[in-house]
Amino acid sequence: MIRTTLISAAAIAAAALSAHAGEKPLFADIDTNFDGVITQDEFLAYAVESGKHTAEEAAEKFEKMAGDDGVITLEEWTEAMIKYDERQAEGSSDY
Ligand SMILES: [Ca+2]
Repeated sequence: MIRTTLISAAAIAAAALSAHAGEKPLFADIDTNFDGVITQDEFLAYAVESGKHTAEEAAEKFEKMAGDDGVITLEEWTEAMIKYDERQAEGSSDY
């Protein structure tokens, strides 16, 4: 019973994700071990897999977003997404 519920929830989550394909990534999509921060490995895996960036470009972006602590927190991510929205408004698809 519990198992069925979990599978349904996962299916719904997957459907929700695919419905948003092409939109900006969610923190939770990139924080694959769910420890609340995005490491460089997690960011690079996401960015390269999405086909948007080379590993080199992704590493540069990561460094900009991560700052001194070397990881992207939810706060830093949210800030980056706000800037992304602003740049979107200016016609750039970069994040
Ligand atoms: Ca993580």
